[in-house]
Amino acid sequence: MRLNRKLWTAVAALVWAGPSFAYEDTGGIINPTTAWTDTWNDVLVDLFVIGGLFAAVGAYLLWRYRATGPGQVGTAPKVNLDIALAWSLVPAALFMADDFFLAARGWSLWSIQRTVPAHSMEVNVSASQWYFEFDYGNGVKSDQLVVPVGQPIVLRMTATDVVHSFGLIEYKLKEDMLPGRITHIWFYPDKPLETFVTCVEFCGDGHSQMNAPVKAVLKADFDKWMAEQLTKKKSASLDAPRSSAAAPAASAL
Ligand SMILES: [Cu+2]
Repeated sequence: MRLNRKLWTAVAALVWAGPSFAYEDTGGIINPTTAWTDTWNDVLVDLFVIGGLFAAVGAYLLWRYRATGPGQVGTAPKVNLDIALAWSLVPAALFMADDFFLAARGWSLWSIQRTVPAHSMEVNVSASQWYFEFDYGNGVKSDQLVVPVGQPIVLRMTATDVVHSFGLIEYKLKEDMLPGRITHIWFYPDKPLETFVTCVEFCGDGHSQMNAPVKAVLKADFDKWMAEQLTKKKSASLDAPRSSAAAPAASAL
């Protein structure tokens, strides 16, 4: 009866502490990049603090109970079953609690990365040997990814030839790009930033040069950039020779 009460108290404490395991939510958005960094920091704490603690205790016990003379035979302490079980299960439970916590954080992060917010801006990305192309769905295609700050962005991705992979390290993103299949990943640019995406799946001779600029800019700057792209596209199609509809495709970039 007494044990039951303690057990239920422990369960109630865990349920109470549960929400503190969740990731930070800013304005209805859990930023997958921040969530990734939080999880990575938890892993580092686990590796260095707990790993260090266990190593230190282990080293102390090795030194404290070392042999003090040749031929010395130790005497094992006599313990009853309850004590033996307690010494085995309690430290194991304490150690495993951290692993379960990290596993729960990992599953939660995966679920965040897979759940695209409803009002996301969509950009179609295609990978070819050896370049990326970003299609905004309004006729604008670009060789760089420009996105507005404060807006979740979902990338729908595919490849035209071989397997590539989209590695946007600054936002902790990586997703394969496969011929004949559409994959997706989303991210939340919360401040202006200039970085680049690189292919992270070996895809032939030009793999190491396969990259593209990625720019998160203020909304006003994005609108200006998009207006310029639309104007360029319009003048390119006006300049095009009437006999060939396919010719201006390359200059539209
Ligand atoms: Cu590639």
